[in-house]
Amino acid sequence: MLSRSSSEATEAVLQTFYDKLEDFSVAPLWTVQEDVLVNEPKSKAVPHLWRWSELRPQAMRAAELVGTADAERRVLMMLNPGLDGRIATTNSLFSGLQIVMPGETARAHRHTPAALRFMIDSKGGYTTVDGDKVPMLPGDLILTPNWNWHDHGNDTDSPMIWLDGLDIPLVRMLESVFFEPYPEDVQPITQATDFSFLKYGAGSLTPAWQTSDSTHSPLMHYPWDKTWEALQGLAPATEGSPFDGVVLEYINPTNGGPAFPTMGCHVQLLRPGESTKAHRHTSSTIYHSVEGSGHTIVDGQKLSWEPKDVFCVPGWTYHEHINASATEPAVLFSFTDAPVLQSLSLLREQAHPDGHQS
Ligand code: 1HN
Repeated sequence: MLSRSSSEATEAVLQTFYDKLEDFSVAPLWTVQEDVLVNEPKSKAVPHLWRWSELRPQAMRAAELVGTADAERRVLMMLNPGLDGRIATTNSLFSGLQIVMPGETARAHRHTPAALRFMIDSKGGYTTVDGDKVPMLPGDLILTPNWNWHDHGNDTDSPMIWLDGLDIPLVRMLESVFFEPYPEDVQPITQATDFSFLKYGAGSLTPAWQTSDSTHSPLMHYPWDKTWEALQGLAPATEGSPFDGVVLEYINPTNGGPAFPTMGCHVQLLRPGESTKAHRHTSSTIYHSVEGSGHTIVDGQKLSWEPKDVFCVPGWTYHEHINASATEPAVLFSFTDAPVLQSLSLLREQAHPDGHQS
């Protein structure tokens, strides 16, 4: 009969042994076992809300003080207070507020981290993505996938401000960041304006003369009017998700997959007075309230959002959404690292056993 063994070594003897091990660049697993194999994840990131009313003036101040000749990108990074100084909004995702002033360009470059832009304020302007000039109006989602050239331009008389979303904490952790500036400030436009939208924007009608095998969506532009039309049309006709209300994914129109292999994007409508049930998942999420006011309870903490605020839900924290208005719908845009977890068989989801947090 075999059994688990015991030893009589004293603390002092053990400590001497552990110190000695350092000479060989090894360490005992058994003293840290419980930090490594936790029963369930506990994110270092904390639930947090960034207020538009506070951030917008800071973005305008940044625009006064710093030009786009001095800042490759004029971005205010939203850093999670729990991640002490890491360039991250959740463990794997980054979000920032970018401002481009009238007459400015942010020069062309490309990098392996993928980026999305959700337009907050603008009267126009554009991002060129690999030769395709994509218009940017409020509520539009624009993709700049891994290694696509992109530059931004504001040819209007009012500031452009948008939410940037990147997978940069993940790509840095994987030590796969590459960056390259384009040889000129602005890349040439090689396609008809908004070409990806002309080609793939109809969604259920895609070009039949060729196939797309890219791992990201070939559609770079999801205009707000189509998003709003879809939400408005569907909301009266369905209950939607118990956890998210009427929630739609911005898909790759060629295969129904997520926008990027590393990030998925969603928009959800919470009807007047609607409150969802609580759940948690291993994926983390960054939300932006497009319109309406309400609150989201994350890990027992109430985050009250107003239009254009940003907040984050770390992985494996229970969360539920409440639209506080009795008359107006609330709309949330969000992005998530769920595609990464899904592809690695690490995506888990759990409903709160009581339906709601106490
Ligand atoms: C970047 O290149 C952009 O291209 C925006 O607009 C935000 C945040 C971190 C690193 C690179 C852009 C970014 C970024």
